[in-house]
Amino acid sequence: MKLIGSTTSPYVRRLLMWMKDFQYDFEKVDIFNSADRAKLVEKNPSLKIPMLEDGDTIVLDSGVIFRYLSQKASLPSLSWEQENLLTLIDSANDSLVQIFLLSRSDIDTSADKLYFRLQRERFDVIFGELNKAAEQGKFDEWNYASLSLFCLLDWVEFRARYDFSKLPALVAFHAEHATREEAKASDPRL
Ligand SMILES: N[C@@H](CCC(=O)N[C@@H](CS)C(=O)NCC(=O)O)C(=O)O
Repeated sequence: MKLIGSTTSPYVRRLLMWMKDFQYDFEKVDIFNSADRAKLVEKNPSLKIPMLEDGDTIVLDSGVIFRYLSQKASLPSLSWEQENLLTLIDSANDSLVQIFLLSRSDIDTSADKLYFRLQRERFDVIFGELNKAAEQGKFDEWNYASLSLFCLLDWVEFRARYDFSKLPALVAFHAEHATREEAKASDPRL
């Protein structure tokens, strides 16, 4: 089994952290490198990472890979509440990745324009909700939803994409899990 992705993607990192007890190889790709893109497009026309190769089976998208492997290993699925929290995490993460790519394209993402205003509103609302959920203990269990939250928080800090320092439950959650072995081993700064 082979997981394909980069070490800086928060979606890939979720799986690197979650799959610590699985036997697999990790193949690094750089989504900005044309040779790597040519290799990727043959099996993954979405040109997004992560992807998983399991024999002849190709699985695209971190959430689908999580469900595929959970089913294969007879692991429990997430509750509907955890699924909703994961949707909030994905929604913020997807918009943040798009804003990051726009910044890398020399577009001023701080501009007072509808698209950027909508995204900024989304970030404030979602991070506020995630902070509330953390306060209520909804991320106390270490599962795929909570490790996805950790990867989001650590990515926004690493890429300086969102300042969550005024959200104490998220600050505490991030600090608590940053010391985990799987968090240290998958640190995108290394
Ligand atoms: N829904 C996808 C999102 C994956 C995603 O956006 N990956 C980013 C890297 S962090 C990517 O490959 N972006 C390439 C692009 O947007 O062109 C998942 O959960 O796997």
